Parts: sequence; C-alpha cells; structure tokens
Amino acid sequence: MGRLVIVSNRAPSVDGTGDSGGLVVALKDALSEQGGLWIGGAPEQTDTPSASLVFHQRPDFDIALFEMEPELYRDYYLGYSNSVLWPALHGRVDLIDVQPHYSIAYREVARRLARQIADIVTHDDVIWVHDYQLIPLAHELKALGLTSRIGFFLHIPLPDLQTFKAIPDWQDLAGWLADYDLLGLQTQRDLGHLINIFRHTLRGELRANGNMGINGREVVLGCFPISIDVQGFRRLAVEGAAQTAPAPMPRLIGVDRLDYSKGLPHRLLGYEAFLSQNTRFCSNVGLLQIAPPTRDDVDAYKAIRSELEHLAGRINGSFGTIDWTPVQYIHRSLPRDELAVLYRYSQVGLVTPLFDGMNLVAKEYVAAQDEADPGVLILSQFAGAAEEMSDALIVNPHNPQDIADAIRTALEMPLAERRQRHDALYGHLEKHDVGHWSAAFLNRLLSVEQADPEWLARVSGLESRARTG
Ligand code: ADQ
Repeated sequence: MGRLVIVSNRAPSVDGTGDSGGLVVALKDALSEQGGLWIGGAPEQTDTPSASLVFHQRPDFDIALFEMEPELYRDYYLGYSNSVLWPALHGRVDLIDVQPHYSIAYREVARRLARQIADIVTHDDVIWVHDYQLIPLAHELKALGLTSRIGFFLHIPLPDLQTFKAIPDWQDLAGWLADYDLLGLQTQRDLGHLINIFRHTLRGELRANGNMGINGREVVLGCFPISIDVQGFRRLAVEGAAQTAPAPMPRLIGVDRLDYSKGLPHRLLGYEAFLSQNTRFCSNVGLLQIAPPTRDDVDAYKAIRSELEHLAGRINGSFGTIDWTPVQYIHRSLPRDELAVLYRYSQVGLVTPLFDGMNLVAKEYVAAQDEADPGVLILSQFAGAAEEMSDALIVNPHNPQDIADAIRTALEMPLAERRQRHDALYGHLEKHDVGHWSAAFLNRLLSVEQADPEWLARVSGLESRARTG
C-alpha cells in the first residue's frame, strides 16, 4: 500500500493544537505508520484560492489544505451541507432550506477538490473520505480516472428511504455513495437504511457476504461504530479528579453542541417534569448543561438557542431559590480535562438526542466514571450509541415523562446495580475503542479489490460526455 490519505471537510491544525479528542487522535497512529496525508478545507477562506493543495508538514503526518472563496464555502458548508443534508439526514425535513446555488456549490467543491487530489495521489494510495460534506468525491475522483481504493465513513445517521427522498438530489446522492469501494456507517440501523436506498434507487442486490451488487460492481458495506480513546479519557478523569473537589450535591450533566438534533429542549422538559413530581429533590440536585453554540449563521440554530434559554429561565424562575439554581447553563466549550472531571463528578449523564449518528459524549461519560461508585447513563434510543450501550437507562427523548422517570431511577439506583451496569458498559468500550474502529475500517478497505479499469473507463466516458454535452 502507498500512503493513507484522509479527506475531511476541515483539516487538523497545522501546529497540532486542538488534536485532543476526535478524529485526529483516532487516525494519528495509522497516519504516521503509513506515511500519511490529511487533506481538508483551509481554516480561512480567500478571494484568491490556490488552484492546488497547499502543503504543510507536521512531525506525524502531512497536511494539504484546500482553499475556497468565502461565497463558495458559505453555499457549500452552511448551505447545502448544513441547511439541506444535516437536517434531512437527521430526519428534520421541515428544516431543509432548498436553494439551487447550494447544490451547485456542493458539487463544485467536490469537483475542484477531486482535481487537486488527483494531481497528487497515486494508484497505491488508499483514500478515506469522511462525512456528509464530501459525498460526491469518489464519483469525481473516478471520473478523473483514479484507481486508488476509496472508502467513505458517514458520521451522522442515514434516515429511512422516505425521509431520504425529501432531499431534492436524493438520486444523485445515492449514486455518489455507490461510487465508493467501501461504505462505513455507524450502526446496523443506518446500514439497513442504506441497503434499502440502494435497492430502491439503483436496483442494488444484496449479496450473501453483506455487500451490494450495483451496476455490475460490488460495493462493500460495513457497520463501524466509532468510539473514543477510552484509556486516555479515563486517565484525564482520574488525574483531574485527584486535584478537584466533588460537586456539593448530586449533579446531572449534559454536554452537547447546541444543535436541534441533540434534543436539548426535550431534556429540559423532562427535568422540569422530574422536579415537579419529585419535590424532595428540589435544592438537592442540579443540572449542568454545557452547550457551545455552533453554525450560528443558520437560522434553525438561532432558534434552538433562544428556546433553550427560555426553558432554562423558566425552570430556574419556577423552582430556584436564593441558595439553589436548578439549571446551570454554560454556553462555551470546555477543555477536555475539565470536561472529564465534570463527568466523573456527575451522578447522572444525560444523553438524549432525537437522532444521532453515534454520540461520543455517552462513551466519554462512561469512560470517566469511578468504577467503585459510578454514575448512571441515561441514553436516547435514537442515539447510535444505544445499539452498543443497552446497559444504560434507555429512554424515548420525545417523552418528557420517560426522561423524568429515568432521572429518578438513576438517582435512586443502588450501588450494586450501578456497578453492574457500569462494568458491562465499560467492558464493552475497553474492547471497542477508537483504535479498534479505525483499524477495522482500514483493514476492510485494504481488503477491497482495486477499481476495475473497464468500469472506470465507462464511468469516465459517461462523465466526460455529460460535461461536454
Ligand atoms: P457531533 O454531533 O459533534 O459529531 P458527538 O459525538 O456528541 O457529536 O461529539 C461531540 C464531541 O464534542 C465530544 O467529544 C464532546 O466531548 C465534545 N464537546 C461537546 N460539547 C463540548 C463542550 N462544551 N466543550 C468541550 N467539548 C465538547 C458527529 C455526529 C455524532 C458522532 C460523531 C463522531 O453527529 O453522532 O458520534 O460525529 O462520529
């Protein structure tokens, strides 16, 4: 094999700051072993973007930045990626904002990026593309004649066929997905949806090995639940807690990007119901919600912020006293070591998204616990993590009563049951950390046969005819 080439919407920082957590930790080892390259969008846009990738060297791997004009970036990223695909793939078709220039920009980014990548990769390089912002990339690369193996991992959920069909370009999207050699999804739920989409849209045929025959070639499909650096995160929690005092009263914690998919208003409604039905807990428990704003320029995100502030204010106004604030709401990101300690010193972890690819907070919360006296995870049935973490208290996030009941159960749960649930959750996580995830995906990608040149010539021919026609 040649190099491992990672492609994502945003590249890691050139100086290594901000590497902690996330994808970089997951892929660093594989990248430095294989002599790797990470290609991603430049952190700043420019009116005079370079026509080729801009290279930077780090000690562990190289970075190649893709530059874009501000308007192109806005229409591709805030527009198509986050005002069409993100809501649609999270089942919020009511929030889709369809604008013709969004989808033009989305295709243009993939086309330009493919040209720049094709200039620097070779047949032996293995390319791993990440997430919904770059779905057409394999199609564009193959249209340029590239024969490298190309895998794709979708970090967010894939909805059922009917929801998928609400995206105006759904047939194109299905076709672009089928151009990858390996498609990785977070859960069996999403894999089932993908199979159905391929069957319906491209007459895909499921083979005995679980892959799909589409247009005369085999697309390899797999479920690869992403995880965290379990040992590393646990260490942060243990070391941090040794230097910090525990919270003065039992605490519930929520940590989420401020996003409508995370079910934050529903969570607060559940907490409100819990307080009103269990008044003995008033003044004896607190909810700490950490939710830094993201994608502020998209209207749906402004709305969720004001809704949440309104609800937190209402609960604090109704239940709070001079000495007790029921909801503490923090609007910014915290360093990971602080977060790890906050999880460890919280008796309940509230992870209640309405729809989520995986949700790493659920895994971080479990990894951070003290195994001798662990807290309880309350987890939405619609988080991808629920497929693996059935020893959490699983709730329907749409039902505030379900959340209220689970909070009471968690706070009253005997130590023996808490330990038994935590042992099961932690035991699974320990064996399925983020290293396991990246190795599983890459091994599968390396086992895929390289592109059939005849098929490629056909696709490229069609593509060039379509462009000139
Ligand atoms: P996200 O939607 O960003 O990721 P998630 O999996 O919950 O969601 O990851 C969030 C990460 O950000 C966690 O590591 C968390 O600790 C961190 N974070 C959140 N709020 C923070 C804060 N206030 N301060 C510091 N850190 C904070 C997408 C998908 C998920 C999928 C991941 C990975 O939507 O479903 O799990 O990708 O594939």
